[in-house]
Formats: sequence, C-alpha cells, structure tokens
Amino acid sequence: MTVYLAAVLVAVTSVLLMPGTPAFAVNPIVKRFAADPSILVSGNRMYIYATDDASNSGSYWDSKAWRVYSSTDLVTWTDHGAPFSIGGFRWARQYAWAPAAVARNGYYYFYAPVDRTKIGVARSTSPVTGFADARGTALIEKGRDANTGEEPIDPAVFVDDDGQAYLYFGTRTPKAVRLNRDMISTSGAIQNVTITGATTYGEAPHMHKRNGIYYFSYSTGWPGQIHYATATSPLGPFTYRGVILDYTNVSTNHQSIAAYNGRWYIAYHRNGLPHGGDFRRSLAIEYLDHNADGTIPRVPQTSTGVGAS
Ligand code: FUB
Repeated sequence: MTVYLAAVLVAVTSVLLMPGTPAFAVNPIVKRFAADPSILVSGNRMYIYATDDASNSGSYWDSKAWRVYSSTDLVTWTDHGAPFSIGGFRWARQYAWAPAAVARNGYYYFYAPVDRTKIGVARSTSPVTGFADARGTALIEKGRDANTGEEPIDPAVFVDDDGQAYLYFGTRTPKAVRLNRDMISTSGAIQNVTITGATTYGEAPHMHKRNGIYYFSYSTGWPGQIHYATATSPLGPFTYRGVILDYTNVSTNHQSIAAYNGRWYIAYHRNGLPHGGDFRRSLAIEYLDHNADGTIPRVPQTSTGVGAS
C-alpha cells in the first residue's frame, strides 16, 4: 500500500469512528429506486416489501415486479430481489403497486394491487422467494365485488390480538374487510372506514395497535401528508388526531409503521437518489414515538435515519 493510500485510509477511518457522529447517511436505506414500503417483522429481521421504481418507465408507476429488502440492524439492508411479479397472477396485466405482507399459518402472504382494479394474494413458506398465486383469482376486484371504491389499491393487512385479520385498501374512500383465517378469502361486506375531523383521505391506509388503541394512518392525497386517526375498534369509527409525516419531495406519500426490538419505526418514500423523482422514489426509515397520552409526535425526515448514530 502506498503512503498516500494509507493516509487516506486513516483519515476515512477516523471520521467514521468519531464518537457521536453518524457513521453515514442511512436514508435512503437502499440505493435502488423503490417505494411504498410495507414492513414485516419476522424472526429477528425486518423485511420491507416495496414497489420497484427502478424497473418502471420513469414516466409512470408501470413496473411489473415488486422488491423485498431485509435487515437486522436497520442500517445494512439485503436486497433479496423480486419476491413476485405480475406474471405470477395469470389474471393481471400491469401496474405492480404498493404491496403488503404478513406471516401466519406457517406461510408468508403477499398482498398486491394490480391493474388499478384488483388486489391479489400470493403465498410462500419463505418471506423472500417462492410466492405463488394463492387463489387463481383476485381477492378484491372492482366490478365483481360490491363497494370496492373507484380504485381498490394499496392493501394493508392487520391481525388483531384475537386472531381476526383485516384488509384495508382504497383510494379517496378508505375500505376495510375481514379476512378469514386462511388469509386468502374475505368474510362479510367491504365497509367504508369513517374518520371524523379536519382531514382528507387519499390512499395508503395502514393499521397499527398499541396499548389497546387502533391507529389508522394514511396519505391525504397528491401530494400528501401522513395523517392518523384513532379508535377503540379496528373498524372504527376513527377520530382524526394529527400529522405523523409532512409532505415529502414527491407527489405521493406512503407509510408503514411497526415495532421492532422495542422501538417503533415508520418507513416511507421520497426523492432521495440522483435522477430521482415522482416515479423514481427512494425508501427511508425513521424512529416513531408515542407520547404518554398515546398521541404521535410529527416525525422529522432525516438523512441519518435510524441505528447509525
Ligand atoms: O406506487 C404507485 C402508487 O403510488 C401507490 O399505490 C400509491 O400508494 C402511491 O405511492
């Protein structure tokens, strides 16, 4: 090694090891364009399922595959590639949009909106590969099912402590329906989720529960903030409580909230890589706190992210 190279190495190492200084920017968490994060915690890992913006045309959200990443320290992320693609649903053609995943019954279930009109479900014994269409038909389909709303997209799955699972989805009017224990069929009617207060619902529904309170979060529109509303039941009615995340620097906003190793986190997307934009978004993650009264303070959008300081 030359003297010059050795000097550079020493300088870089001393900066990285400076106490109290973030070792590096964690956000965006991966260097490939991806969006619409959905967190799944399984075993000792956090998985993030995402829309693959790197393989779209750059002028629309028209990619045909999804992406999955995982980490144990939330700093170093493994790219597991595409867990599933549109071709896995023989009845779907295009638009691999915001997915969601859940572990249950010894399987991983992957819920995915396609064609802007349907939500399908695939199943695997692995969280990152081997997913196959679990039904052969859409789980939710506009035109077939009553009350899907104009655009049944953005699935979010929540399993309550009593074992009852719920699927949330929808644009402009939030929708919810019970899932059977098999996680691949619905039970009862699709309901509207009602939220009272000074808020608007756009898309990106998400549910988390803490201390018996049901937190329904969502994007307000295009562009959107992430708002949240609370209830004492998973189907509401919900009362608007406030802003979790402000507008980002892209036209959409989409969040996922989960607890991991004793802390709460929010994953979302924004323009964070060179040549990024509305259709070339990047994944970010931040800490999310709950105040003593159960309210959620607004989350700052950082470059340092979590775990690195
Ligand atoms: O990625 C396509 C769409 O953009 C998602 O379905 C919405 O949530 C918005 O983020």
